[in-house]
Amino acid sequence: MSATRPRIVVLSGSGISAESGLPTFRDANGLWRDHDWRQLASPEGWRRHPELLLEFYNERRAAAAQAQPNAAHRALAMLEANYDVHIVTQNVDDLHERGGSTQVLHLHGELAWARGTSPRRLRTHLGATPIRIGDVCADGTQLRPDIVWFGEAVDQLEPAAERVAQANKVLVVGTSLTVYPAASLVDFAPPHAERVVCALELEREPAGYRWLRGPATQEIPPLVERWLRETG
Ligand code: BV8
Repeated sequence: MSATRPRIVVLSGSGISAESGLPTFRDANGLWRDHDWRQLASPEGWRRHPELLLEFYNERRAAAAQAQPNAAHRALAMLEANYDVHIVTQNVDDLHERGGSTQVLHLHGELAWARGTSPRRLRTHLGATPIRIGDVCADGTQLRPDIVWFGEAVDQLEPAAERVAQANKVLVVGTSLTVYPAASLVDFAPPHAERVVCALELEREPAGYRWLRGPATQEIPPLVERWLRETG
């Protein structure tokens, strides 16, 4: 009965999947270090060279399908024994779900899904299947990754903010908090909520958050154990 259990909201980014072998964006070996995100994650890039974009996401989809959830993903799923846990992720991989979390909201879309390019945006499940030019959805329009690119609206922002605003604990893990409006979610935490951030580096330290400055697979399991002990 989630109505009586305390709520934990986890705001995650690519750093939680780093130890599963998936690259982050801004770290030394991050994706944006040797790709221009304006070309590879934007409607302009899609217009100018769709095949390049499809290849970029096909490679990432295949890598994500090969990757395994790590100890941090699995620890977060354990919290569901005593808490109403909502994962709000910027990640497009499905490692939270495969790690056992059951309430996952993807702010920026999912690699395993594609959608049509008409206003109907018909979705189709891909799994690890690549998208090619000429692949169309049910309404006959070209398939594209079901991903929110730069300059595109984050439709899930409002439900995400509502979850954070009703949290008893907010855990931010593996995000540099540089991309908006996702980064603004940290400020929706209620003043009485326990707030923790786990990252190696931060562009900005969110106010009122305790910083666990270490790898997620080392920092998250002990935090989860403590939170589970709190509820007996
Ligand atoms: C929108 C797609 C409007 C999927 C992504 C100027 C100033 C401010 C904002 C803007 C601006 N100009 C434009 C904007 C808005 C823009 C934006 O924020 N730009 C940035 C670059 C400044 N935002 C947008 O365009 C958004 N849309 O605003 O729309 C609108 C409204 C109505 C109608 C139409 C339009 C859309 C943004 C979504 C972009 N899509 N991803 C994909 O390809 O993956 S962004 C991508 O980067 C991720 O999804 C994520 O959100 C983002 C940040 O990445 P992180 O996950 O934080 O990764 P990063 O590498 O940065 O950091 C890793 C962290 O992990 C570090 O802290 C590191 O220390 C830590 N770490 C590493 N290893 C570990 C670890 N931690 C623990 N353990 C470890 N082992």
